[in-house]
Amino acid sequence: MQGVLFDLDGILTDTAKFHFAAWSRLAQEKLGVTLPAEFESRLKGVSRVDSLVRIMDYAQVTDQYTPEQIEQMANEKNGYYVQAIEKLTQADILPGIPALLAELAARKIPCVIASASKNAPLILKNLGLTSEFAAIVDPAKVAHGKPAPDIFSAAAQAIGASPAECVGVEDAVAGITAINAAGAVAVGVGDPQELAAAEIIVPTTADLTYAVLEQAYQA
Ligand code: B16
Ligand code: MG
Repeated sequence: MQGVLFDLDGILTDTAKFHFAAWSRLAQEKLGVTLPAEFESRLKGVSRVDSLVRIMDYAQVTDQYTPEQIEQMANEKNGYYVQAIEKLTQADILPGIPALLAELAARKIPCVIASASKNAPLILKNLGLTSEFAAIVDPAKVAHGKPAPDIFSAAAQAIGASPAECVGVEDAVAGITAINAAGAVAVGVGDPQELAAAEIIVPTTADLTYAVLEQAYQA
């Protein structure tokens, strides 16, 4: 294993609840709809604008807004979201992650962020994790979001490895599909049925260890 390609939201910290709260506020205020709870997981790994398109489909208002209005609403949601993530600290790092990063650093295995989030640099800074990563792929610079392979291919390239030499870690179905499509080895965190396409699935981030990643890589 020459590198580990990390998803951020749902792997390093739990931001899904903040995304959902921000989208719920926007949907209520601008579209007049209440989002059902299952939207929290349906938006995992999905880019900002694609998330808004799904919400507008749900509200059945897709044809009523110009691209400029859609961009304006996406910006507004991001404002609500940034207010929440500005309060993140080291205490918000998910269990098992500091130990895993230490194990990988001790073995000199580089780690890269392959997140759909344009807020990844701010989140990493607030968690105090920026220096643990060799690179953060800019999602604005890849042609297609997850489930397309682009962001994981770019992450492997950022450390001079081929995807086949890397393990990708993800909590979202779209992310597992993207890792497999890139030709890297997928480790899923979450529901075994939902993430069945991963090589190995563990229930929580506390179960992520170097041994698990290596086991997936050797499988
Ligand atoms: P932003 P990941 C994804 O991050 C989130 O899971 C998804 O809910 C969010 O819409 C997307 O980032 C874009 O985030 O609005 O901050 O650019 O799971 O790929 O780390
Ligand atoms: Mg995620």
